[in-house]
Amino acid sequence: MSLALKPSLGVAIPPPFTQYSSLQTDRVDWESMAQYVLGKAAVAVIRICNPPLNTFSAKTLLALQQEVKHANIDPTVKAVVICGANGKFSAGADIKMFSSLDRGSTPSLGSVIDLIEKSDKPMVAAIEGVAFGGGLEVALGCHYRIAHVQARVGLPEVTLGILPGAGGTQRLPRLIGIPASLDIITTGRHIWAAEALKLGIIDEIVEENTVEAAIRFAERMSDHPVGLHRLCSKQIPSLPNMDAIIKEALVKVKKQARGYLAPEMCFQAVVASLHLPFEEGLRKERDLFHFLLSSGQAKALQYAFFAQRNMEKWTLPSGASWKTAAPKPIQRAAVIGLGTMGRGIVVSLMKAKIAVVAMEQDKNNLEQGRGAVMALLDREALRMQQSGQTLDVHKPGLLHFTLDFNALQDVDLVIEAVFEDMALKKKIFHKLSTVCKPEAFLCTNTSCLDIDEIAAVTRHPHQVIGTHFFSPAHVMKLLEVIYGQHTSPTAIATAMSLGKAMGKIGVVVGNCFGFVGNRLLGPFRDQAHFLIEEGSTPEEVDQALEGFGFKMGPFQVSDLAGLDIGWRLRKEQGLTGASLPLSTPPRKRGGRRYSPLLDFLCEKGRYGQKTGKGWYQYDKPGGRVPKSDPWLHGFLADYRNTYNITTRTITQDEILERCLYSLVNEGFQILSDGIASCPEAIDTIYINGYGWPRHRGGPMFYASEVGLSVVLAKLQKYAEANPDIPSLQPSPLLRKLVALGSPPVSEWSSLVGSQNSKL
Ligand code: 3H9
Repeated sequence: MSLALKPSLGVAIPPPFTQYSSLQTDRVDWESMAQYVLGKAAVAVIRICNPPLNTFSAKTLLALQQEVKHANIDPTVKAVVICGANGKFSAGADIKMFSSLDRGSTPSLGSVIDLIEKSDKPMVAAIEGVAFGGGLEVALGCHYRIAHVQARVGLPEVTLGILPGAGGTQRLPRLIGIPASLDIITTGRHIWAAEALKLGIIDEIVEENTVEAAIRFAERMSDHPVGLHRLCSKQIPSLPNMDAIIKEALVKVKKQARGYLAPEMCFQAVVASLHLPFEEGLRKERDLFHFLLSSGQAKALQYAFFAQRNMEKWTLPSGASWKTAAPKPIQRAAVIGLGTMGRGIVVSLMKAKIAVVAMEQDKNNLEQGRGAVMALLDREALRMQQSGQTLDVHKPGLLHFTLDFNALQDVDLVIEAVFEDMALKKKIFHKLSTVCKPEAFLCTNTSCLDIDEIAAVTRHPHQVIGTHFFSPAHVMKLLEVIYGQHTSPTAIATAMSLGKAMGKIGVVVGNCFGFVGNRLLGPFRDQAHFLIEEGSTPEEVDQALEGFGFKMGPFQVSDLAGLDIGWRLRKEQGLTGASLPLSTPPRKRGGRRYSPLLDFLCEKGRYGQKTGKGWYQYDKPGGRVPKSDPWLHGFLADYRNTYNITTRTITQDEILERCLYSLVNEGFQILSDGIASCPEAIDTIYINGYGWPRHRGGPMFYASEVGLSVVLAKLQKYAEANPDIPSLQPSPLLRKLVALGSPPVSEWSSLVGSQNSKL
């Protein structure tokens, strides 16, 4: 792009702007304020333009560098505003660029920021939409920052397995101090403009045209020296108890990291800013950045980032997708059942600014539900207020509680969230089908039941769809959107669009018992139980999986969720000890190995945390801190004696391999059955709903990194040793992929074959 100012090439920009070049993808556009429009000072506007989020690709960086140079040498320019096209400043470096090592003649983002900072002309960042990662680093290189009230800023690199590598770890502490920088950089959290102003990251918030406000600001500053506003030459604000603050922060980072490298490296880079001169700090940052970038964790996290984005682009084998199915607008929704799930769903809908009719079956449950929902909403409103957002909880007509089905006559969509009881769900859907308008979408929040069986009792089965939320529903991001045989593409598009409005990560999956998430959980949990039958303790299994990166091991999760839930369901189905024919072998069901351990604990009233005893003991019912329970160890020893199980020492490797590979194996089966459309869907579900450590990239990605032939060989070994556990028998798809030379994850979907596809 040349410096010569050209007449506008047809993109209309209203006064006071005069545009001198066309807006094109992947370039930085040059505009200049006409001197006569704003008075004495001339302000150049450099607009970063690389839709949709103005990320820094090689071309964008080069153009930004050129335009900053142009502005620096143009004598008519007195000050510069840097902004982003289409109301977004920038989402940072283009993540896809990290995998290409050949940077050619592209300048580094750090060197461009250096050029901005060193300029003698005031540089003002006009932040709209987002300024994340390298985007915020560019803004920190500017001498001033003006943001729109709805803008968000942050340094989320840590969530991609890296750290801010263009000076962010050295400039931010010089601006806002060490404690706040450690919090922001080690967590990667997004910060709304109001909080950013309070922290001192930005200088001014505006409610209307940010670029115009920045131009006026730049004009005012045009004859002010910029020296004091260069963060590179600022001192870090000192605190008397800095050592203690740093120590405490490190403990916190280590506790949360669980084997995840980036947070601790972010910590080290920020602390370096305290001890090292700016240039040396930058070198330290660069070294740590390159160390992380070459780690497997960065690869896994960047895979997870794009896997998650791919979930939005669902396509059915029929060809239906966003291109053919448009979502219907949802202005009014109903939630049936105000238990834990229903309450969270009401709050999620309210946060998406959708009016809600909340329904219960009797007055007592309704009042309890109302109290709990209002308390949750008040808490959310307060939390949002603290970050400068609003949630209007008490606006008339927004939330209505009822016992009457007739109140559902005009809703656009219903989410049923009652117990997992097929008969009850069918009764409700039959009633909904007669009460609701024909075009209303009927969603069931089930974690495992058959969508088609529920749809069959309605008049409009194409309007019926599964929406599996995760608990607590107003916090957890995952939403499995389950597609039955009659579900219309419009219903899928609407559920996905509603999920996005609620801030959820929707994943379209096929219909089978447990769908994707809970179906995968089955073999994993079975292995955990078999391992403690054979000689491990719950503590050993939990520790092995926590060491792998899970926040909680399966036995702690079981205690938290309540052992009795699954037990009651199995009891109803006649699968537990007391309800079985006497001839049934105790550790078999249908010829397969079965562990009755959990049933035995439930029969003794050990339901987990709620009763103060489960796989662990707690100081009281409802206690949260698990303690090893000698009674349980004695019980396990007696159990092994009773069933003549030879106790052996089980290694941590065996625990991990049996739990994780049996889960992965089920994943291959799910792909073959067409329940998940691609391995990325399984990985996105497991990371966002089941505590799989994100830095391991999801179970299917993990298997590909370990090596499919290794996974196959281990499964074969364990299957031979345990012929009565069919879930250890390697899936035919796994065998096929190994035979094909273990292609990368991105190629698996095309190799599955479409004959079984349910999507
Ligand atoms: C960095 O800056 C490193 C520097 O410190 C140092 C360098 C030396 N790159 O999420 P969406 C794509 S690291 C490439 O659906 P939303 C995304 O894949 C970067 N692509 O929108 C999608 O593509 P497609 C630090 C990116 O409104 C499309 O844009 N920055 C990037 O729901 C729309 O995205 C971050 O970590 C990127 N940086 O959410 C921010 N960002 O349409 C990462 C997005 O083909 N980005 N895309 O599927 C985000 O967190 C979200 O995109 C954001 C918008 C919240 C901004």
